[in-house]
Amino acid sequence: LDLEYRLRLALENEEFLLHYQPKLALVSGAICGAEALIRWQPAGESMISPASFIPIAEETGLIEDIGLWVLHEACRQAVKLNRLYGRELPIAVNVSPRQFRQSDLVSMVRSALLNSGLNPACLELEITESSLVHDTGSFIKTLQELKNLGVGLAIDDFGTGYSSMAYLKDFPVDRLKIDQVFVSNLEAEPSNIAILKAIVALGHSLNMKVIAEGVETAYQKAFLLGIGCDEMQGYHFSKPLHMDTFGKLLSDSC
Ligand code: G
Ligand code: G
Ligand code: MN
Ligand code: NA
Repeated sequence: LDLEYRLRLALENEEFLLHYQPKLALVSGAICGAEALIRWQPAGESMISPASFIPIAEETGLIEDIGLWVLHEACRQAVKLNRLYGRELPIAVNVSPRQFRQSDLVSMVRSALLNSGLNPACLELEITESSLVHDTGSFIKTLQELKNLGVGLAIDDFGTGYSSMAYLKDFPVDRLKIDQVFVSNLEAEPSNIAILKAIVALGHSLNMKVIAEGVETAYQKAFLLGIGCDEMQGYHFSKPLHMDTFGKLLSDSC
């Protein structure tokens, strides 16, 4: 069977699930949120990484249906997590470029919030710089409409796109997520020090929080804390976790 067909069946047969990777506030050391990351678990087989199917889903357009499922599932599970642990923790969902360009994206997000009863402040959408292909005006308009729903917005993989620098001040976003390439080879490539400092200063000057991804070592964490980066995510603190394991981590850290 071809992958597109298998993905369609997987959606029907409910073979997808979400894992959650915690985000840590660097100064306090507290868990300050989590990113929902899709996984595919076909019956009787081992788990399949999104790296091997999200690109195909994006190409074929299936990402629209998969993304809608992710949005609803993340909102439902966020409500459960909030109830179980008595915390209002923002859960972040990735929005792919193709999803971002869907004309009914804003109404789909509104429906997911209404159906689940989730406080909009507990949902964050991670939008990659590559969603901005040509029309900056319509990109900002969509961001503003999403912002008006009360959800948080983050620019994902920041620093690897090319076009957004001149317009960044006009983006109604709360967070910059520094792409993991700048962090992962920090020890080997001290030239990344300048880039990381610049991104943190840029974000703060625009009243945005800055989070670093792909933090794997104590050295990287200490460096980021030292330059005033607000939050981190990465294997050094935790890999993406099953919802129950993430819940346990939350209750242990209360
Ligand atoms: O979770 P990581 O393990 O392997 O994810 C690999 C890639 O898949 C990353 O680029 C990540 O952003 C993307 N990804 C993971 N989950 C989702 C999702 O729910 N929607 C979209 N659009 N991308 C996702
Ligand atoms: O594209 P996006 O940034 O949403 O994707 C996040 C991806 O990074 C996921 O594949 C996730 O599993 C992966 N990831 C998260 N933490 C780390 C880390 O510390 N090191 C590496 N190499 N990958 C990570
Ligand atoms: Mn992301
Ligand atoms: Na990212």
